[in-house]
Amino acid sequence: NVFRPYSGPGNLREEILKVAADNPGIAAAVDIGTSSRGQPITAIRVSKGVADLKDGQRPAVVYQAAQHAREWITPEMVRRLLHHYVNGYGKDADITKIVDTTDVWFVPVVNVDGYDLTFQDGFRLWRKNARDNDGDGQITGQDGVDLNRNFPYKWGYDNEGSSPQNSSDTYRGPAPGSEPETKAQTGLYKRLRPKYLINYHSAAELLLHGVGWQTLTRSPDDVIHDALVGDFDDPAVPGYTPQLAAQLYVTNGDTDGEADNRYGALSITPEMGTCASAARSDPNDDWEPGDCGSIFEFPDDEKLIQAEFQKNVKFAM
Ligand code: 0X9
Ligand code: ZN
Repeated sequence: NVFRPYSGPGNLREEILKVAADNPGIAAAVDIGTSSRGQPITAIRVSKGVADLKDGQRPAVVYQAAQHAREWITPEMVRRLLHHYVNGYGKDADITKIVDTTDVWFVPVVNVDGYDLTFQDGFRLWRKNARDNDGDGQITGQDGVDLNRNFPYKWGYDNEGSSPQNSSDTYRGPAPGSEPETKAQTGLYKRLRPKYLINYHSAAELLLHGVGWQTLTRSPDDVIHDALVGDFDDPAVPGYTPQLAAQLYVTNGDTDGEADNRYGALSITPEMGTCASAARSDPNDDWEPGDCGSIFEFPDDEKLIQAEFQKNVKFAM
């Protein structure tokens, strides 16, 4: 399986640590927080001379994924992007320039507990974190907080677009920024004030931009967003539709609102491909849309994963 858990031998966290250990001149692993079940949330920072780099010394960029546990294509995107940067350094002029001048952060798995849970029987479609809401020592439908509804900015606004109910898949948590995984992210944004943030989700093939809590007022960075994401006929990621976030549906307490409005980051949420769209994209491949389970189950197929990555690389950089 190309898709692997976060913790455990040979899995994503160890891979991050190894990339850092193998490339000490440009890469360093940094734990940005601890999950509700006590796991380190490990990021990797890529920038020339990273060991001596001070926060704010270079403009920062953050690539993050898997706020939602089941969206497996997203950590794979960030993992491949990390290798793309590290392997291209000193070989590809664009990559070398970025790494020499920019503080590039990768957080492949934000929701480390929830993501690992989706590798257990019966939990493949878990979305939230693994907070034990009812304190019964077990993970059931009553548990978990939607990490893309827990941020302080407009948390719970109008009680529309997030839920106060434990059992809801969009449960916003007991208080603004209550979750340790949320604090890890806001801590990073506060520390870096990133210029650009990509918050990978799946699976609607969209480039979501702007605030999620309302449609009436444009976002502070709307003009730049429009230029970044392209338009319907010429989207910045082929096949993804640029769309104002709140036009998809209203949300609040989400990353884009927080990062844009509190920390001045241009924050974009790509919704990556579905299983069915990936299967359709290469008619010569063995995968048929009918082989797919839910839309989050991206095919475990190197060719299709690589194609999805290639579609997204240019926009990411
Ligand atoms: O609902 C979400 O958090 C995202 N979609 S997903 O299917 N991956 O759960 C979309 C978030 C969009 N952002 C805003 N509307 N602000
Ligand atoms: Zn999502």
